[in-house]
Amino acid sequence: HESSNPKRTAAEKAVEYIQDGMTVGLGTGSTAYWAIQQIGKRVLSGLQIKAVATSVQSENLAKELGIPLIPFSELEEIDVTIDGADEVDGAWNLVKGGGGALLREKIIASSSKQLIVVVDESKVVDQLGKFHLPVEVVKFGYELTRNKLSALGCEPKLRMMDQQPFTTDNGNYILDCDFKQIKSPSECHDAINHIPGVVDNGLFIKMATRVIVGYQDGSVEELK
Ligand code: DER
Repeated sequence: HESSNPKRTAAEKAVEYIQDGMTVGLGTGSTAYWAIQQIGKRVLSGLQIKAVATSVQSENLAKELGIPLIPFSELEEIDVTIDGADEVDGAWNLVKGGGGALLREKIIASSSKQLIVVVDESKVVDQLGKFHLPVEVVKFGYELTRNKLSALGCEPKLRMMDQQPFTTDNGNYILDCDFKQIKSPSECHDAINHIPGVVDNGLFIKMATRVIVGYQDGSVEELK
């Protein structure tokens, strides 16, 4: 039988919540990819929605699939955003940014009435922090910003790609910060965002309204 794809299973379950007339936020990453694919299928069979994308990558995919995108100037409000996560804890706090899209994702998530997080079971953790926390910083003086971050008790590392510093869609750098474990996510979030030069970080505190988990055995569950 077709080998199960837990990310796809979770993503397609989330898309069931999308109804005609909605404005939809399109997440970024390999799980959100399947949600966008499924939305594209439903648009082809008549679903009436408008969408905004959380990355150039997702915007291009939406265009390929014929999902109608609107500019922010025409945006009333976003009814539902479907996005992935690198970690989800018991309070539904998230670590995101593995794909480098955290700033646009958080901007769109924070203006969404619903944020549906779609993950495979490997992302559900008791304590956040095993995944190195992505922090988006401006390029100017990033070494100074890095030093302030490490003073919070982590090991920040400049994200590289093809032997160059990775640059986000917004022209910034990402520092992946190894906190070992993040005991109080909300306090950690605020401390990081108070550092001059930090644009935002991958902690999404109390933003998820639904969490849908796909399992290796093909089953899918919405957490309660
Ligand atoms: O970069 C991001 O924020 C992604 O949503 C990430 O958190 C999850 O990516 P994945 O679905 O490819 O694991």
